Amino acid sequence: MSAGVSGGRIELEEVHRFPNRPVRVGGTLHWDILSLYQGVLDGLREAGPAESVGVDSWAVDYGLLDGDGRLIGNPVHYRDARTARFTERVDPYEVTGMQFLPFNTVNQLLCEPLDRAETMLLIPDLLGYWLTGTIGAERTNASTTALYDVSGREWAWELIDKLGLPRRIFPGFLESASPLRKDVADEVGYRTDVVKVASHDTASAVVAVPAATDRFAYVSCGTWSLVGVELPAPVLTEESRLANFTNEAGIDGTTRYLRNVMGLWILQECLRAWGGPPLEPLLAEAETARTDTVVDPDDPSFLPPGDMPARIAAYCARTGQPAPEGRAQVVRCILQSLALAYQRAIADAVRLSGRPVEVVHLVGGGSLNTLLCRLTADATGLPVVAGPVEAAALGNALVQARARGLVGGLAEMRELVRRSAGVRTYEPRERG
Ligand code: LRH
Repeated sequence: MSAGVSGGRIELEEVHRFPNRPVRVGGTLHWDILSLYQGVLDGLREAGPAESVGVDSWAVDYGLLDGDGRLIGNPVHYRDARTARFTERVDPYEVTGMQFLPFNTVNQLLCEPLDRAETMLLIPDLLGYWLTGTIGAERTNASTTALYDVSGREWAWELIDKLGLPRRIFPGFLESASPLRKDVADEVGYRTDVVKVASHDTASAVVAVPAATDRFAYVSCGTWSLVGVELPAPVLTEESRLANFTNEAGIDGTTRYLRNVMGLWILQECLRAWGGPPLEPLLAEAETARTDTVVDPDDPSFLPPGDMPARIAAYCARTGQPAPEGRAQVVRCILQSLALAYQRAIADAVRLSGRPVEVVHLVGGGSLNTLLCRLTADATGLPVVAGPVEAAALGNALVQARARGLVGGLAEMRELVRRSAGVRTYEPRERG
C-alpha cells in the first residue's frame, strides 16, 4: 500500500498485492518467508520513490538467525500442530498480561532447538532486518510473545531464565528509523528510511480506529477478530486472567485490552472446503437463512486448517445442536456466532476494565460484511461504525506521517481518518 497526506486527508492506494501461501514441508506448516520478502521488494519498487516505509504483519511468529545473521530454517506457522500439547500457560499473567493461546511465541520457542540461534526476530522485525541490516524488536509486537513484561516495558528476563531460554536471542528494542541497505536501495530504485511503526498489524489497525471519544470498543476483523478497548494501563487482575484477556502494547504507551476471537478464518476455511465460491451471493442468501445453531468460535477444533464444515457439524453433534443445513445456513451460523462472541468480549472488557463503551468500531476486511456488522449491532445493542477496511495499512502510514511531522498525536491521527475514510453506521434493531 502507498499512502499520502494532503489537504487534511490521508489517501491509500494499493500498489502491489501478493499471495501469502503457507507451505507444509515434512509435516510442518511454514510461512514462505522469502516469497513474502520478494513481494515486499516488488511492492517497494512499484510504489516508486517513497519518503518512508513501515512494516507490519501478524504477531507471534518469528525467524531465528545464526551467528552470521543468516536465517535458520523457514519460520513455522502458528497454526502448526507443534504447540497443540500446550493446554496451560507457562508465563505469569501478572507480568506478561497475555491471553493464553497455545501458539504464543513462548510456547513455540519451547518446541525448538535453540543452540544454533543467536537472534529471534518477529516477522516484521525480520523483514525490517533484511531491508535495513538493523537488528531490533518493536514493542507492540514483542508484547504478543508472552515473554514481555508489559508493565516494565522490557523482555521478561526472569521468566526467560526460568524457562531456560537463552537471553542472547532477545534483541534490544528499536528506537528509531533505519535507512535501506545499499543493495536493497539499488534493487528497489531509491533510498528511503524504514520508520518504526506499530509493527503488530492489530496495533496499527487500532491506531486507525476513527473514534471521536474514548468510550469505544473495537473489533479488528480479518482472519482473526481482535475485540476490546484501549486503556492507559494494563489490567492484570485475577478476574482478567480467568476471562483470558490480553494486554497488548499499543502506540504511545496505550494498552490494547482485548480477546482474540477466531474470526473470519472459520468462514474462509469453509469457502476453501467448498472450492472457493464467491462470497457475495452466499452472504445474500445467509441474510434470510434461519438457524438457531451457535458455535463457540474459539473452540480449539477450529484453529488448524482443514475441513471446517465437517468440524462445525462435529461441534454441533458434541453440543447437541442441529447442524446447519446447506452453505447459507453454515454462513449464517458462523456470523451469528461471531457477533455473539464479540458481544461477550465487549461486555467482559467493559466489566473488567471499568471503561464504558458507547460505540463499536469494526475495522478491517470484515467491515465490508454488512450482515456481520448488522448482527454485531443487534448482539451488542450498540451502534457499529464499520470501516476503514485497510485499517492496519492506514495506522502504519499514520505513524510514518507523524514521524514526518504531518500529523500530531493519536486523537489527531484518528481525526484524519474520520475526514478521509468512508465509514457506515449500523444502528442496533429493537429486539422484538
Ligand atoms: C492478526 C494477528 C493477531 C494475532 C494473530 C496471530 O493478524 O496479528 O493480532 O493474535 O494475528
